[in-house]
Amino acid sequence: MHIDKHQRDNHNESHYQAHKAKWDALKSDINDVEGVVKKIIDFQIAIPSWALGTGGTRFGRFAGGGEPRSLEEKIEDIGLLHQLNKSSGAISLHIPWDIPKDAKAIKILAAQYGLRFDAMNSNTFQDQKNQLHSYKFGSLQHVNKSVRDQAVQHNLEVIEYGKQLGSNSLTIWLSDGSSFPGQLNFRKAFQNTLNGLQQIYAALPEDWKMFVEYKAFEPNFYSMTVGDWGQSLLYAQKLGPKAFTLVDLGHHLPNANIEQIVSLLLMEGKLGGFHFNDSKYGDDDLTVGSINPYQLFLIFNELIEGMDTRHMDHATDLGWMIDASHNVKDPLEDLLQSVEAIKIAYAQALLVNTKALKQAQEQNDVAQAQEILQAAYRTDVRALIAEARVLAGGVYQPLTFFRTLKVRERLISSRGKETIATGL
Ligand code: RM4
Ligand code: MN
Ligand code: MN
Repeated sequence: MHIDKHQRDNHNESHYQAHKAKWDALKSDINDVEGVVKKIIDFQIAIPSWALGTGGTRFGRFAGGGEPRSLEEKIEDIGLLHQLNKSSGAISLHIPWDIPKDAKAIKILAAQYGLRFDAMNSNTFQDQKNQLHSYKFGSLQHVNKSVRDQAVQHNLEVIEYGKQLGSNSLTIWLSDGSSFPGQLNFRKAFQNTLNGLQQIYAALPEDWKMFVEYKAFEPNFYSMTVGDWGQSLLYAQKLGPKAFTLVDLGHHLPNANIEQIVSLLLMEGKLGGFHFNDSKYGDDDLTVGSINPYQLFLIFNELIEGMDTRHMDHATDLGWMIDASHNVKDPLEDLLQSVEAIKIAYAQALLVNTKALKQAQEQNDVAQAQEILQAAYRTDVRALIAEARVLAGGVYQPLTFFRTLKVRERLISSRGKETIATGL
């Protein structure tokens, strides 16, 4: 869906005065305003192709209607988000949920919306129709070599699709593990998995990265073969310089200190990418920033500190992606909210007075350290995000405008009420 330029301009004109008052008040407090605005504009977050339909739980699924029926329609949906917020300029594909049958045409369509292809994702956690061997007892860890070979082969195919689309990374999340004590020899499972990953790693093009994503539990409930950042880091270290750990915010045990994990992975040069979402319990895949925005800010604070120390480019040196599944919200509204929350946390972290924080740390001034962090966190940066968004060609209020345009109603009338998008 392409947004009518006049409608966009009307929207922006009607919000201009109110915005200007807030922006004028905020900008005098920001050091190097232009530099900060530029960083906000440059920061793009990839949208997963599996988050555009309504997600379900194992108890049911309540579709909202107008879901994309094809990869082309998914690209159109992300293209719409990107026109609104100018921050969703990439798409991440899951294979075989979204196979680009005509890669050339898909690339052209994406380019029309200003979208590039982010990390490719393989799927060896579900059995597909006509698949020779089952992944019921794992994929790369499997005791049977034929199953392991099939899983390796699938990843090689995913790399091929990615090459055609101009992607340059592969994310591997394995559901491998065990649900009962005694089911698995942990060491053998690790070694089989490492061996498979090594074969996949060997097939990576020169300029590609491999992201090894960990998860504490689910679907296996006793052990996961890539269960935490320590295990992921072990694989990444053994694999070589193109392999990195990927942190999905929902993949930890409750109360894990994710900001510390991020800091140490960055220190080792082994943090590769991020899957944003929010959760109260486990892999809840809720809207980013909906439950624990302070944690998100603290994570960004470590990201920026760690990246700056290593002279990394915030926008391009790590893979930024949303990984969520929406049970009750309109998926597009949810994604708009998630992108906004990420940008807010990023902007707040950019405002941290790092010099003063370092000083407070050197002096063991604990109270002052908290003051400094919370001064940034409590800054209302929404006008900064809006300013950057409109400068980049987007709109002041993406969600409001999305509703004014009656996007969902229009999608339902063109695609139908009963459509079901591929994905979770
Ligand atoms: C997993 C994990 C992966 C995602 C799948 C769909 O829990 O987060 O990143 O590809 O879900
Ligand atoms: Mn994930
Ligand atoms: Mn997940």
